[in-house]
This record gives sequence, C-alpha cells and structure tokens, in this order.
Amino acid sequence: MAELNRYIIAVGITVRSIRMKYRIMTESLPNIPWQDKKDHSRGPLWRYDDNPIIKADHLSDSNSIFNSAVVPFQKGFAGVFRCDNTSRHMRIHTGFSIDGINWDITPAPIKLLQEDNMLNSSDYQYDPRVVWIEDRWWITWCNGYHGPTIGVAWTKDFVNFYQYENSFLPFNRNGVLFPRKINGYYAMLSRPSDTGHTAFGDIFYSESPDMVYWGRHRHVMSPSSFKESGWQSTKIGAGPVPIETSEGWLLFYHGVLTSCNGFVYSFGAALLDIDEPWRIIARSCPYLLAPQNLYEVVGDVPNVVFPCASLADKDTGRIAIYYGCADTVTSLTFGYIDNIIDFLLENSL
Ligand code: BMA
Repeated sequence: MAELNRYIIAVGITVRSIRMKYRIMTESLPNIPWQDKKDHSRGPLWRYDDNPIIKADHLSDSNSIFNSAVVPFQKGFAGVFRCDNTSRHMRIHTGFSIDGINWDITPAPIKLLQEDNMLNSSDYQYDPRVVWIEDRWWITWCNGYHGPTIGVAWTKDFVNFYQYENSFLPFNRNGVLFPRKINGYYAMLSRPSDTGHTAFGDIFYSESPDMVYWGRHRHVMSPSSFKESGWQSTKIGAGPVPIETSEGWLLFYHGVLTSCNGFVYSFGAALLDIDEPWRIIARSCPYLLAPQNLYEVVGDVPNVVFPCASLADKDTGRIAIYYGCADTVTSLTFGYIDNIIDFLLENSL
C-alpha cells in the first residue's frame, strides 16, 4: 500500500510539473472565478464573456464603479471598490461575493478610523489595492490630502478600517504593497505624479520598517520610448499586488499612450527580481490587454483598461485580473501563469 501511495504521489508530481512550467508561490484558490479560453481569443489573456461584472449603476447613487481591489475572504471574496457617486464624490466601499463575479457592494462608503485628527482631511479616495500581510489586510489608495498621495489603512474584518499616515508627500499615485516583507521590510511600489492628469510617470520601490516611515527609494521602471513600445510611452503605474512566482515577482502594470485624441490606458506585465524588486528581469513590449471592447472604449474616460487586483491559484496556474473600464465599470480577464510568463519572456523589451 505504501508502495502504491509513493507511486501515486510520484505520478501526481510528474503530471503537475508537466502541466505547470512556472510556480505561483501563493495559496491554493480552487474557487477562483474562471471561464475557459475560447478559440477565437488571442494572446495570453481572454475576457470574461459577461463583462462588465459590475455596472455603473450597481448602487442607487453610483455614477461609476471601477479600478477596484478583490481578495479571497472567508468562504468567498471581499473587495474594496472605487465608487464615484452622482455628486461625483470619489469614495471607497466594501463589497462581498461568493463567486467573485456577483457582488454585493455596501451602499455607504468605508469610514476610516483615525488616531490622529491631522489625517482627517481626506478629500477623496480612489484606485484601492488590498493585500494580506502576516496578520491583517492592508489597503492602499490614492488619498486626497492637499493633492493626491498614498493612503494606508488596515482591517481584519472588512468592517473596521484603521488609517495610518500617508506613506508619501503629495503628489503620488498607484501605491501597491508587496504581499510579504522583503529583506525584513514592508515594500511598496509607487508613482510620483502631479496634481492633474500627469503626463509623465516612473515606478519607484520604497521600504518601511513599520508601514509609517518609508525610504531607501529605488527606481524600477520608466516609460519606454515611443519607438520601443508606444502603449507605455507616456507614463506607467503598478497595477495589482505583485504575484510571487518561481521566476520573480509578476507585476501587471498600466501604461499610457498619448494619442491625438488623448490618453489610451493599456496594461502589460513585468518580472521583478525576488530579493531586489527594483531589478527588471523581463518587461512586455506588446501590451497584454488594450481598450478594444465597447465597455472599454466608451464611458466617462474613453479608452481605459486599468487593473487593480488579481487572484491566483497555485494548483492550476490560473490567474484572474479585475480591471476598471473607461472609468465607468469593472471587468474580469483570465490567463494561465505559464502562458503569461512565456509571452513576457518571448516578447521582452
Ligand atoms: C488616472 C487615475 C485613474 C483613472 C485614469 C484614467 O490618473 O485617475 O483612476 O482610471 O487616470 O482616467
């Protein structure tokens, strides 16, 4: 019997290593939202058939719900959603889902609890990211404090949220935490910017011993030249929380092209060194996803796909990415780790 068990285990390992070339260093997520690839889709990602999964009028007073974050929570999923209301206030709301596709979004915005009244002037909150580190969920978002900067808070239950100091001076956006400490420090990517619709932007890496004081800033990536890769030639910004893989940190990031009709937001991916994530191993020259479907090209801001969250299943290599579309609705796209990393390595800048 023991012999038979050893044989079954050996066969299982072989089958799995044949099926998956690269490993995802996260938990198993057997209930990851998923739809198989249809033959007609091209590239390593394909869209969910019933996109958008969250419509603009999902709440009775929502103008748009987009650029939002989702994580596994209890038996299903929880999220922090960017909801702009019909007064055009930009706020973050919690949401809960059994399947990651059908969402129950809380009508009232998150009330951030603060120890220090100095933090009270939060004029707006947008583009949240959520990550589990050690014993709690951390939320980062673009926080209006004399201009956009990076807000930080934590929760253990998606009910009470405790706000920390902003991690940087204004102006900054796209603050994205890594899912574990690196070399003993919390680690964050961010994108210094300006007060407006910033026409520039590089991604930087920063470290913190305590989630309050951030330093040892390192440059990670600049926009490419137009000649090299047009879709990312104006500015770039980190998207979902990086996924730890056997090949390095897999980072999905958005890139912007300045067209004669304004900005076009697409997204691609990069592999960053595991111990020194400011070092680039590979970076996609072609985009992975660009605004092409109606709900991506028509909306409050046309021609925007903007990823803020991904889910990954280490057993099957499945990845699901949540992205905002045209600053109006939220959608899902899917891919396998092997195809994404192969595409990246074969088409690197
Ligand atoms: C960026 C952010 C995003 C938005 C994008 C396109 O600067 O404000 O929230 O999706 O512009 O408008």
